[in-house]
Amino acid sequence: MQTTELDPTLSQTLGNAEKNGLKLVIANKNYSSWSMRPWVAMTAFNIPFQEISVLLDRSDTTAQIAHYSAAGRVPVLLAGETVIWDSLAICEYLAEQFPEKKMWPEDVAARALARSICAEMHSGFTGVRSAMWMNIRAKFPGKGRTLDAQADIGRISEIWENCLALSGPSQYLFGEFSIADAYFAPVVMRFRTYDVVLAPALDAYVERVAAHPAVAQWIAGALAETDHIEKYDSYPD
Ligand SMILES: N[C@@H](CCC(=O)N[C@@H](CS)C(=O)NCC(=O)O)C(=O)O
Repeated sequence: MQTTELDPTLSQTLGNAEKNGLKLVIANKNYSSWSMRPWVAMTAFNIPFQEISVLLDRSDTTAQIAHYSAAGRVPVLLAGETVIWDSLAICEYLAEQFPEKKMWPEDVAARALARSICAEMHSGFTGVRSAMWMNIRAKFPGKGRTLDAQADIGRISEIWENCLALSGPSQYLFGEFSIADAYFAPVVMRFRTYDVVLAPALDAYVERVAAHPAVAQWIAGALAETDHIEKYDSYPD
């Protein structure tokens, strides 16, 4: 296990993190799309936490993750004695514990839509996930356009268009940044890595999410990492 130094802007919150006991176990920022979601959500909503990093694809990765969760996957949120695994369960737990943060949209219909698109992301889009893995440091323009990935890109574009049509062209998916944007942030990373051509309004959304301070901080962390997973660092012809 490696405990990562928190960014100075976050470290001021460490005292609070120790008090409320939240620890988020994540994997490599460059590659771990599932880790990115709750980390970005917690950072964006200024929820203090201590970050624990486990590196993927190492001989001891499975054993290290097993210290925290029998499910064998990260992210894992440790809240005192309570262990929450799986990115969506973590986001739901946080939204419930910090209602004042309004991590989901306030309007009931918008919240239902936000939950639906997060669930769709969580259980689907395997075309994009398998052919266009997340590698923030890499550039793979035009790669990974399998039929399934193209269908997923079309559906993701449709979701974003529908949400932005309701929230406004210069907004996040539900106006203010929400769990839904954190949930699609790894897709934003992939669209940048693989140079996916989008309508101008969706391109602008991609850049808006990438520039969000919490996302920018995750990207900076990914760029600063020195660990490499070779199989994800080049794209086979
Ligand atoms: N559905 C899970 C997926 C978690 C997942 O697949 N995590 C990967 C890292 S991105 C993992 O822990 N892999 C363990 C390994 O490669 O040994 C979630 O939403 O948290």
